[in-house]
Amino acid sequence: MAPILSEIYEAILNGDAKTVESKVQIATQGKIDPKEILDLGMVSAMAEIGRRFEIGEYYIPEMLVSARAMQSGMAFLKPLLKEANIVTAGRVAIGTVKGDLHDIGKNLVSMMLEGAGFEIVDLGTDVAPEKFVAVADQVNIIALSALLTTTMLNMKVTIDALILAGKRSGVKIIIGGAPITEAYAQQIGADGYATDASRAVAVTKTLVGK
Ligand code: B1M
Repeated sequence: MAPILSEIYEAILNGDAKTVESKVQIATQGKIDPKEILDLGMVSAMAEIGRRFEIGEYYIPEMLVSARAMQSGMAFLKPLLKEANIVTAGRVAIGTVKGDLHDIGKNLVSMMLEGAGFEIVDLGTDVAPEKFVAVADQVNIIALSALLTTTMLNMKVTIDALILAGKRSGVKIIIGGAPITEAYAQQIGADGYATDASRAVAVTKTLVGK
C-alpha cells in the first residue's frame, strides 16, 4: 500500500481531520485511484474503528471524532468518485422519524455508513413518512432512527406509508435508536435492527448482500 494511504488510515484512527484533509488532497494530486484512497485509506480505517468500538477500546466520542475526520477527507474525494462513476456499496436514505429531533446517533450511523462506502441521502430530523416515500425509488436502504418511546411508533407509520405507496418491496429497512429492540423491529416488519453505529454498518451490508 502507498505510504500516503497508511498515513490517511492512521490519521483517521487518530481523529486528525486536518491531516486527513491534506493527505487526501496530496493523494488525489499524486494520481492515486480515488477508489483505492477510499477503500484502503478510509473504509478500512472506519472498519478498524468499528472493531475497536465493539471490543470496548473506543467509545462514542472517539468514534465521532474519527468519523468527522473521515468526512473531511470525503469532501475532496466525493467529486472524484462521482467523476469516475465509482459504484458505491449502496444508497441509503436516513432520517430521524417524525416528531423526533435527536440527531447525534443518526449522524453517527450516517457517518459510519459513509465510511463503509455507502452513499447517504440524509433527510435530517422530524422526517415525515411521505419524505421517505418520495426517495424510496432512489435508494436501496431506508434507515430510521428514533430516540423517544413516543416517536418510535412513527417507524411503523413510515413502513405502512411505504407499503401503501407500493414502495416497500423495492427497499430494505433498518431501524435503531435507544428505545428500539429486535422484537419491535420484527413486530413492525423492518428488515434489520442495530443497537449502535458499528452494528448498523454490518447489518446494512448484510441487507444489500455485501
Ligand atoms: Co432528549 N431524550 N429529549 N434531547 N435526550 C432522551 C432520548 C431521554 C432518554 C432522556 C431521559 O429522559 N433520560 C428522553 C427519552 C425518554 C423516552 O422517550 N423514553 C428524552 C426526552 C424525554 C426528550 C424531550 C421530550 C425532553 C423535553 O423536551 N421534555 C425532548 C424531545 C424533543 C424531540 O425530539 N421532539 C428532548 C430533546 C433533546 C435535546 C434537543 C435537548 C437533545 C438532542 C440534541 C440532538 O440530538 N441534536 C437531547 C439529548 C441530547 C438527549 C440524550 C441526553 C442524549 C441522546 C444522544 O445524543 N445520545 C438522551 C438521553 C440518553 O440517551 N442518555 C435523551 C448519544 C447518541 C450517540 O446515542 O442517539 O442513542 P443514540 O444513538 C446510538 C444508538 O441508539 C444507535 O446508534 C447510535 C450510536 O451508537 N442508533 C441507531 C441510533 N439511531 C440508529 C439508527 C440505526 C441503528 C442504530 O439504524 C438506522
